[in-house]
Amino acid sequence: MARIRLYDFPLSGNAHKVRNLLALLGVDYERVPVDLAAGEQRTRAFEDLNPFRQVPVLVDGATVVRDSSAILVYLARKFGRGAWLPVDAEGEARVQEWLATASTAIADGPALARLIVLFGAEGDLEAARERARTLFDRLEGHLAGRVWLAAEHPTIADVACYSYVALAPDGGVPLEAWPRVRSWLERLEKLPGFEPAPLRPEAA
Ligand SMILES: N[C@@H](CCC(=O)N[C@@H](CS)C(=O)NCC(=O)O)C(=O)O
Repeated sequence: MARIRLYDFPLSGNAHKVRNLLALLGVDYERVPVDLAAGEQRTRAFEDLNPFRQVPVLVDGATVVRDSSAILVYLARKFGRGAWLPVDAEGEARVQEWLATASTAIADGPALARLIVLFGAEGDLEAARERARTLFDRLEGHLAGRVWLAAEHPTIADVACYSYVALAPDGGVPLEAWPRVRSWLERLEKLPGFEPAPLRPEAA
């Protein structure tokens, strides 16, 4: 069977979510670097894989999956033996709530602030930082009396939300004010196989 391929950019938090789950699941795969800085995501060959011109993209035989949350669902169902994505109606919905948060409030808050600071993306930095702080207040409240975001055990909800929360200091939002959020990040970091988030460009 052909090895799974992950189209990847080392500093992408969205790609990190997928690398992290692959590592936590112990799945062997090949990393295919896509040089976003050089515009490789806009080449015809890459557009054939993902018309939305973004990493990550996962290729498993004839199956091509784009979008980090969709890829996490695919990997959890295929390799997670039910552990990372519950199969009951409420259990799966609880996970989907946080996959949606990763694609909205986290993307528009801490992820955007990081994109502006590190990569010079366009956008309102102060508004992104404020959205990040509001999100962290809500996350802090949610984590009162909880160990993991969506279940009694770690799920892809935790993996999807981890990367850009952990990287928030890169965007100028230090996490000191949210101790439960920091403890939750530390719990994830202790899971066997956990892969650390990307380094800052100057450290890479
Ligand atoms: N919703 C997508 C967002 C993916 C995304 O924003 N990818 C960025 C890197 S983190 C990208 O490929 N940017 C290149 C570009 O937009 O030109 C996901 O979760 O995978």
